[in-house]
Amino acid sequence: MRPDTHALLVIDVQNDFCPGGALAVPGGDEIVAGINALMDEFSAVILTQDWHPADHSSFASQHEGLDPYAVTEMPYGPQVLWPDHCVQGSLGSEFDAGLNTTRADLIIRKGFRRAIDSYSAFFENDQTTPTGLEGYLKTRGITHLTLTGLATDFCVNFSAVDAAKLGFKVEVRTDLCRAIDLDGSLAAATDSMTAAGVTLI
Ligand code: VGL
Ligand code: ZN
Repeated sequence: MRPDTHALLVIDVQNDFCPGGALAVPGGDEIVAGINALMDEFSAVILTQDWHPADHSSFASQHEGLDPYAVTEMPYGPQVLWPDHCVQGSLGSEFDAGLNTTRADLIIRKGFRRAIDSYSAFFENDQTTPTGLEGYLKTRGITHLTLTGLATDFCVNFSAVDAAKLGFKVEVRTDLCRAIDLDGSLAAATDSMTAAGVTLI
């Protein structure tokens, strides 16, 4: 058992990111059993849930003439356009049925504002709008985070880098993550996490 200052953060282990889902990450379901087992080592377990309105601006379907995986310019910077996924209340937005959600102390939902996507569990993609997770963790006295989940190169990466910037000691269990890997995004994510001082395991 790790000390009470250590938390396990499980990123977006949801149906739409698992095989058969709208934005399936290859092997996304392979990590579920290992994540459940890892929960036993932690007194604090936090899950994130990608949670978009049906007309979310990160969906290619909202941009005339643009296809999924194209990059567009948003007021806050470049944004990859995705297939519709994790629509609030849909089956695709639910956690993978094998994930142990009973152990979760907190489920933090993100990406619920139509105009801003949110990869990170800490800040939306404008890099300034907070989700509230920093305050929750710091008021609980948590200083160390272990990250697992989907997808390595998007939500796990942005969450890990933000956590390190906020002063948490961060490790990513890459064996309990899976990547989308668009145009070298996994290599870029690995570089940015390493540069931010995140430990990759
Ligand atoms: C994610 C793309 C869009 C993720 C979420 O969980 O990595 N990726 N929304
Ligand atoms: Zn999303």
